Amino acid sequence: MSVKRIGVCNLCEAICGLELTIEGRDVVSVRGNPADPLSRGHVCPKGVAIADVYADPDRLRRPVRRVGDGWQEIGWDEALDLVAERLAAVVEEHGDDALGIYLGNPNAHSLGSLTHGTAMFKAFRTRNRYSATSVDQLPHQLVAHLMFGHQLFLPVPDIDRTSWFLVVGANPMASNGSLMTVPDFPQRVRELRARGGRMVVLDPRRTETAKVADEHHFVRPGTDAWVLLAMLHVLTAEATTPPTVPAYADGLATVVDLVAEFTPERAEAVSGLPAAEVRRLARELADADAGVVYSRIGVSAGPWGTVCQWAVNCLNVLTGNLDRVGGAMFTSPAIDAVGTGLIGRGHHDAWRSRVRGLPETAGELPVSALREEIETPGEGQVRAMLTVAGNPVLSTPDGARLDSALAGLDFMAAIDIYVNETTRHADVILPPTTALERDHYDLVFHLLAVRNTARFTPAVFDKDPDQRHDWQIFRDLTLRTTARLSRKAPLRKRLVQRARLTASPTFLVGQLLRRGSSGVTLTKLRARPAGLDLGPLRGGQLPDRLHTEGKRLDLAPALVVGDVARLAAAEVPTTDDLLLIGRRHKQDCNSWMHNSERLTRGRPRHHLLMHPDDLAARDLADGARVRVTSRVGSVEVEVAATDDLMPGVVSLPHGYGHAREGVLMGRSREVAGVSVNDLTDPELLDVSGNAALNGVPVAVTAC
Ligand SMILES: Nc1nc2c(c(=O)[nH]1)N[C@H]1C(S)=C(S)[C@@H](COP(=O)(O)OP(=O)(O)OC[C@H]3O[C@@H](n4cnc5c(=O)[nH]c(N)nc54)[C@H](O)[C@@H]3O)O[C@H]1N2
Ligand SMILES: Nc1nc2c(c(=O)[nH]1)N[C@H]1C(S)=C(S)[C@@H](COP(=O)(O)OP(=O)(O)OC[C@H]3O[C@@H](n4cnc5c(=O)[nH]c(N)nc54)[C@H](O)[C@@H]3O)O[C@H]1N2
Ligand code: SF4
Ligand SMILES: [Mo]
Repeated sequence: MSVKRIGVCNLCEAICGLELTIEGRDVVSVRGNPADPLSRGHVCPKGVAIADVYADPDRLRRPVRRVGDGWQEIGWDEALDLVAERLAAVVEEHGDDALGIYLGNPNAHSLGSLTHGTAMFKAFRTRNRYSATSVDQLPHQLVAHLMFGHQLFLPVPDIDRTSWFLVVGANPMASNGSLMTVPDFPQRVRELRARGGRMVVLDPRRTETAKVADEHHFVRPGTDAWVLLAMLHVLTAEATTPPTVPAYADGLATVVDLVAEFTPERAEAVSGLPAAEVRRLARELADADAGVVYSRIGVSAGPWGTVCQWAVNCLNVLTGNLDRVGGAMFTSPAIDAVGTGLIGRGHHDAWRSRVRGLPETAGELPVSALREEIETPGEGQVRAMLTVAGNPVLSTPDGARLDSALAGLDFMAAIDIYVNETTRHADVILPPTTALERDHYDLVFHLLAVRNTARFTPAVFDKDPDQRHDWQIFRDLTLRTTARLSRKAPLRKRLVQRARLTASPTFLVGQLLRRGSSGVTLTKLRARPAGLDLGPLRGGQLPDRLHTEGKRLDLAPALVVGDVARLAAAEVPTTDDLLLIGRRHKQDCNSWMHNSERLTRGRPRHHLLMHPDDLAARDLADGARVRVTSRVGSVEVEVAATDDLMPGVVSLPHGYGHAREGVLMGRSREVAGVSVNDLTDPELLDVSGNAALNGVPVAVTAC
């Protein structure tokens, strides 16, 4: 007998509501839930494949311990004790910093990780904390911290009401949006255009998003900063009436000074975008009924991510579009993880990495420094690692060297559901339950959504008795490890910690809802599992909701001023090399969905994309195997010709490169590919410490 159940997809930031048909322990079908007030019935190919993760025989369900070249299943108590014993021993012998922690992307998509993971990471007092943030959105967080006073108080494009939408370095038609929870982006763009609005895309590739836009312009990788600053130049130096900013904003005069020499002509010389277009785009934004500029990973994971994200905010402020309907707006979530302090405001450069002296942000060091912190001897050297839901061997720069560094650790444990390129180095892997087996309330993505909604989704399946939820793993590992440390927190602190770790995530959600003023309760949410609609985003929330001292918005933070000066002095990048950028495909999910048959059938997607003229100039044929070489490494891969790429630019998707020994992912089909991060360079960093993964100089030659 089949029954219908409501579920939720946690594979990307769109957080679509699902309707599952199940028979016993099998998922028979998955579709979008039309009653969901945010996702409105949308589902993408990955959402359907969530059933494949659940059913995958390669997925770990019980702890495993590495024995020789293989794995042996062991019991939970034995596994947890073993990990706690070894982690505590390393800390006792070598100090707190000898333990390295890496947190991957799915942590942001798990309730248990947000309620209980953070307590665990705090209990381990290491400065060697790393995460996918520094190969992703670190510039957004740093700029939000500097300007708005909180790292996750991030304005979201009001796509449903804007009339002019500039998208810089994002491909939401494939990614479904990021730092903008926007399920059913295709339909929302159709609606935007149907009401007479325009979407403009700046991207070195004519992407799926570019193809549904009103306009697309190529921009040379890594040069958006010159373009965005030139737009600010047009709004200030070339405006007949000087721009006004809200009374709560300081620093306009500094902004005007900073952009004075960034002319559209200079932007054209560097980026290839004609000066006349830069001027027109700036004026269209200023004249739009409601306009908004949005930038994402093509820019934040570039050499000037922080300056770009700051410029985006300034463009929205100077055109009166911050905090107003149709512009860049702030959500009013039922659980305000930002306002309640559940997520800290952040800080920057409170300490630096031991080897290269790179600054921390919000307690994390740039992951580009991880390899050297493991390999360089001395006090504070990382000797043991704990990775949680991550795959840095494929997702961070110079992954090949990190791969060998991990092999040399004294001990490594992983909390993960797969043996991947990273976790294959673990001595013990502790696998939690997956999305369909746990309760969910989204503590992160309601904060970033284009509409205010709230939704609680009970687990679709009960977990097997011998499985553990991630929060239970975090709880047990924290308690068992801290019990073995000679340093003890004061008794009161320990009791509070124990109480917090022992309460279930669902209980905590109920408490957090009661703390808010939305009137939403767990009972109400349980009665409406499709979700509650709390209405469109509301304008006019500033300065009240600013987290800065005196509720002032700083338009010219010192760190950015310094980096704009560095940009002004930078040589215009010229190179005979090709510039490598990344890309995402609808059917990929970072590095970890390549076991799904339905996502991997059809044409392979791992090719190097290259313009036909660039191929011809090197006597290379479409489809040939080529060698791509950067400063740090080299890979061999098939090339595909396309004039969707700007000449001089090549593209590889990340998350491929599974052909490493022992990895149980992507092995049964032709999806191994190569890892783009065997080419990206840990020395190429934005001022925030974020890796510049896009715009890496490479040479392409015949094999
Ligand atoms: N060159 C280049 N590199 C990039 C990017 C790029 O655009 N270009 N993008 C970057 C970005 S934006 C990101 S976010 C990172 C992602 O980088 P990572 O977060 O390091 O890697 P993922 O591929 O997301 O791997 C997630 C892991 O979590 C496991 N997992 C899945 N669900 C769960 C769960 O519920 N619990 C636990 N414990 N584990 C789970 C999976 O098995 C997988 O091993 O990659 C970055 N790397
Ligand atoms: N299907 C799918 N969806 C995903 C993911 C996935 O792996 N697969 N991952 C999720 C995650 S973790 C994230 S962070 C988001 C990311 O979401 P997006 O930021 O939308 O990610 P991408 O699709 O990589 O888009 C980045 C775009 O930047 C362009 N670009 C590269 N370099 C430059 C440059 O120098 N300047 C400009 N202007 N553009 C540049 C690339 O051509 C690309 O089109 O996607 C999420 N959604
Ligand atoms: S768009 Fe994202 S959240 Fe929605 S079904 Fe696809 S992967 Fe899941
Ligand atoms: Mo990401």
